Amino acid sequence: MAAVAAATRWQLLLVLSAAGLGVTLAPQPPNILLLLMDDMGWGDLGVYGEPSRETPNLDQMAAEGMLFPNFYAANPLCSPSRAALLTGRLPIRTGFYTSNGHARNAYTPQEVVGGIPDSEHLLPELLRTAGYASKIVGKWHLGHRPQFHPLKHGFDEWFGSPNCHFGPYDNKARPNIPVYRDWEMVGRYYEEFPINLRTGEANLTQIYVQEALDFIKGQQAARRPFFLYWAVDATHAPVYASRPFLGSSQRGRYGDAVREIDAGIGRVLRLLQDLGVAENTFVFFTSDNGAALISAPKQGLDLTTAAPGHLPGEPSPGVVNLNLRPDSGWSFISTTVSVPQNSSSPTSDGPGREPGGQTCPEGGSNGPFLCGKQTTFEGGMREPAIAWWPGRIPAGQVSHQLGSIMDLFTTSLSVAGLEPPSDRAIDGLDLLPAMLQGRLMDRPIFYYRGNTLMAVTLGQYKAHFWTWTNSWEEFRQGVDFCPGQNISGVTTHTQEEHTKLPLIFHLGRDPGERYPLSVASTEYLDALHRITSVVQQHQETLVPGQPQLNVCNQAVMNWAPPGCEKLGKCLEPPESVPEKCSWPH
Ligand SMILES: [Ca+2]
Repeated sequence: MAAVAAATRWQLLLVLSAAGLGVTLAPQPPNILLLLMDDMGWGDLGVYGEPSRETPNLDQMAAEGMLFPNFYAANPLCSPSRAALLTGRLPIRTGFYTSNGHARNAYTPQEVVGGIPDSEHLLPELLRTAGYASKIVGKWHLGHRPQFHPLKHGFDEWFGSPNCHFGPYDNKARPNIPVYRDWEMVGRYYEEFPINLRTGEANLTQIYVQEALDFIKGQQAARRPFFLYWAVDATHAPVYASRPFLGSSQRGRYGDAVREIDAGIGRVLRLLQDLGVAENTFVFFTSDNGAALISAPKQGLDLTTAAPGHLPGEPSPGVVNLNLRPDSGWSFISTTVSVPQNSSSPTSDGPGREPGGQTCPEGGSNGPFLCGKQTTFEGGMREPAIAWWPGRIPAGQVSHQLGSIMDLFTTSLSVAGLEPPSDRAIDGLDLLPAMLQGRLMDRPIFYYRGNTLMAVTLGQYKAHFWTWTNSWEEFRQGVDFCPGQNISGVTTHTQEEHTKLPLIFHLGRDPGERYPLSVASTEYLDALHRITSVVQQHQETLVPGQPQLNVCNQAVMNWAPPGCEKLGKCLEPPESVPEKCSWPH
């Protein structure tokens, strides 16, 4: 395969250059460390202007590396975005979407039957051909059934879980989510791996940091190049932090989680420096989708989907409103929290349903951008992004390259001296020319919801072909993905089609997508002309994958994961009843 040929070429080059220096180094391609946050927003880091400036390590990483302010997730939701990162392909191509409804977000709660298809080539599978050892720490989210296990898709090690850390469940209607070490479960959330929903205390980030440190030390001792995919989830609801970090932030519990992650990343980068491998390690930090700006009837309700088949219940007094404070410019999400009157109504009948009654705000900042997670406005998909590779990527630089999480696939292969697979469409670009030579490459950013192309950005122009936040039905129940940001004709609660005459914004002058260009202007017509041609080309050649997120079945939940026998934690699955998943937004 092309990848192998490229590896050979890289190794040959190294041998030649080592020979030229008169040394006999075993060829070792650079290590790759991808730090993927969960629901962290563009505006959450000090270096991006977050006013409380509580991310000294990430700010330092940016000062020593390169900032990408125009960097995008591949989807406004976890699973599709993560599938895109690891395959370099839009979720529409890999099947990480649903066709059950028009323009619906879908992901992998534990009743989903599908997952990452075997036919996809994941980054660790390809890196293995160049001798890399790969580990995933944290959330996988590409399917939890046996055939989707990360160790069947190229990873050598895993510590983490297949799904979000929602719960606790009663292990009767729904099992608690398992935590795996490699092939087998070693416990479940809320059991062996406690998360205290009342206090927000959980030790998981500390465990994930230690897993990263141990893996790096182990690979360095074995002189093997490594790929570490560090996918921590403390900033995803229900947000958590360990005791020393709880209460340490000016931003509430979400800020505590950010501070703990920031401190952990500082430890990891320091270890690379202490081991003397920083200059041979490519590190990239970003997030899987925008911050969740949610007001909801019950805080902590799984608004990733509100769960297949479960719409949020009646509005309750426990409403949490996360409002953009208009007088503070972009920079700060203020929170107004109405204290729940009834905190004693735990529910366990849907993914992510958790006891109500928390009063701490949860959720990050999308800076100047419109709306958040679940939407195809900028707040849903524009992400913080930092590249760090001392001695290679120049320090203190800002690249205005339009980047995508899918580029991490292609760029990582390039770092390893590999070519991307040539037998399929790859959407990720190699960003090394942008990072090492300061080049800018023209490329579109596509924003999908399900299999519907909602919007496209090309250069400074973004065209919306469809607008939708969520349904009136959900909105009237208190679910709002754009709280405090009602923009007439833009943040619509009915699905509005603009395919003939898209809404076009200039993101440089109007990052908040508030002022559509006049359709009569030359600027509009020029932008439309260029965007139309890119979209036509994209759609003419697009081959959608078989949708993976259409079918749900209570029987496939994490009742009896591998290893449950040893722990005495196997549960009896219910009768198998495949159903069409219901994705409400
Ligand atoms: Ca996420």
